[in-house]
Amino acid sequence: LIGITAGSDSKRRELYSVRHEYVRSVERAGGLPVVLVPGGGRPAGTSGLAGRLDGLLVTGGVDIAPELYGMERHPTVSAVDAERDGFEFSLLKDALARDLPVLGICRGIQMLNVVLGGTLVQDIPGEVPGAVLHDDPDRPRDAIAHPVEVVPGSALARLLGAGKVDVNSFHHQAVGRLGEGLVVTARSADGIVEAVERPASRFVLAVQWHPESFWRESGRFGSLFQAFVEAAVAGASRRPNG
Ligand SMILES: [Mn+2]
Repeated sequence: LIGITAGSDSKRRELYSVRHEYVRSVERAGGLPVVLVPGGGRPAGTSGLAGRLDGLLVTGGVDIAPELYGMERHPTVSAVDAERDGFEFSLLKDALARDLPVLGICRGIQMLNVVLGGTLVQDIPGEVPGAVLHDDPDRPRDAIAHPVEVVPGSALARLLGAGKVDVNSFHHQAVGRLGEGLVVTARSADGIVEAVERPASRFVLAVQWHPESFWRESGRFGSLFQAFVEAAVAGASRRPNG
């Protein structure tokens, strides 16, 4: 049972939204997807929810409020979703405490870093001179934007191979100061962090690109979702009522 986080739709705030591609990718890997919405504040918190999941997929979306990582808001930071920020922060903390398998994507890698005490680059074009073009919203979702260099010996390298991997890219923010216990496992040529893992956990892996957009060609990034769901299944079978 894989929880997939959703937030308010950026254009129609009265609706929750999540890209189908996340759901398709989890299904393809053999997981049972369940979409998680923030709600208006749960009296019991998120711990009970985390305890009923076998894995947590933290998805892409709008910028995280910089107040969450102790910085002042850069002018390019788009409309934030405070409800989603609070929900994902709490749920991810609970998931890490329970050693639940976690896959973070785009905003998901950023939220993972923030939960572990890290910061974000709030606007790559403004803060990283000569940066690669990481965000061109007019490109198709599965268009290759730039390569990343995967660190040998990492879990990511075991899944995708070490060295150069071509990825898509839809982000103007990135991981800044690294959160506690995380290691960088891929960067683009301009030094931007494109993947992290948490070696102390059973499976905590996050990427800045969008592997879910390639769900039709499972050969490219299907192994990420497969390894994630396998870790979730392994954890579920260890539980008394699993
Ligand atoms: Mn990128």
